[in-house]
Amino acid sequence: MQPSSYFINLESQYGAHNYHPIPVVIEKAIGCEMWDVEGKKYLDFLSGYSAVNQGHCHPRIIDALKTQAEKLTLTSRAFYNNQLGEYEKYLTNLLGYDKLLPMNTGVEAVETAIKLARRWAYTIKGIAENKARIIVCEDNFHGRTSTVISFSTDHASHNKFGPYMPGFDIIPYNDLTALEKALENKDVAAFLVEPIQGEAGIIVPDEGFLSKAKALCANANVLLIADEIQTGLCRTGKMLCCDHDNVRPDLLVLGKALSGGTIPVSAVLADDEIMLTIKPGEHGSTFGGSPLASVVAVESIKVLIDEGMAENSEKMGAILRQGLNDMKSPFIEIVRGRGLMNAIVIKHKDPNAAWFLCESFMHNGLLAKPTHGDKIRLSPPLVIDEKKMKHALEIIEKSLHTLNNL
Ligand code: IF1
Repeated sequence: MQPSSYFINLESQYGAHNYHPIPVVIEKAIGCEMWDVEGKKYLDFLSGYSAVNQGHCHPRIIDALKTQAEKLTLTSRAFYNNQLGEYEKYLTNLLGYDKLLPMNTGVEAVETAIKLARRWAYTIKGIAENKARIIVCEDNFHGRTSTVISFSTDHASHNKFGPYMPGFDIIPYNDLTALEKALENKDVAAFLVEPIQGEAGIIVPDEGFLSKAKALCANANVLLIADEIQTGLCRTGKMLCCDHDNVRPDLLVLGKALSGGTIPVSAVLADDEIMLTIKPGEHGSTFGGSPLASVVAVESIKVLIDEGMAENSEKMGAILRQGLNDMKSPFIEIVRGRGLMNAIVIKHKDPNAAWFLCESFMHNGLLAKPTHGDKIRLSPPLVIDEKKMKHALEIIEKSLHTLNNL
């Protein structure tokens, strides 16, 4: 059997260098636990960036995947299949929209929402062609395509990938005054926003931000697009993060946990007035809406509901934040988050302290990854129980002590 170093070297030699992973090589995982190739066990505190909310290899999702895979995987949308319609009916009924448009990766669904908003602006709102603008927020993260990184304010995501797609206005996050001002432009079609900013370091907006933003948009006849790719599907303690504020976005964007971390499945939900502005042949995807994806998506959502994962997320998140605060560590500057979407901000004289801490977590049996130098996301699968959460808190506390030696 090959050691971790073998696999790390393989990737380094033959793979593009667009990531800098924690030096651990995972071989298998179940629920919220992972094992590396040497057989060492870890608690997963990343959840595949919130794609495995249901826990790794959830037996019901894997069963659905296997059963459908043996029968029919892909028809393309040139033909009908007997699973897509059932999936569309299930999810639109559950979430209260007229229609669903299926895609694969998260960023494809964001692109789809942008195209729908522009098409709606030209055909329904009456904005002159090619003039539509979309308001976005500073420190947003909506994916990696050339259009989406055009309006990223993150240097690493954006720099030297131009020329950039025009038509986006950037305002500060959580700033209703700036939103109100940006909405004065009659050419605005939509406001695209994360209900909690993920990549930015789990930035939770003020209470009422979303509902007031929605009201301002409605007043200006502008569509609210909620990117719930990371915040959705029980991650923050409700089915959708927007549910905390009783907000119904005009365009809802889902991804990641829509397949429980198995295959890329994303979707946009909207009502007919918006969705039917795109006609046959004007948008699509080879794999989007495949029978395999449809079956997996339905089972992934049913698992979230049947196993009360929203409630568990809320409960376990509270225990996590309480435990972190109780440590009173001089190295934790801030604990923040909602449900099981959380982050700590590290305060230390060494700028590499967060990376060092994550390596220490790894040695002690917990996996997490720093972002923007000083922030560490703590987002385990939603199946974690109190015993494992307490164990995680012990690992975190023990690891924090190693920062004394830096
Ligand atoms: C990477 C973060 C998480 C997203 C939101 C769209 C997408 C994402 C709100 C695009 C993707 C990822 C992608 C991953 C890192 C990651 C991430 F660190 F950037 F913030 F999850 F925490 N909207 N998020 O969070 O979805 O096309 O990737 O399926 O390595 O880029 P995708």
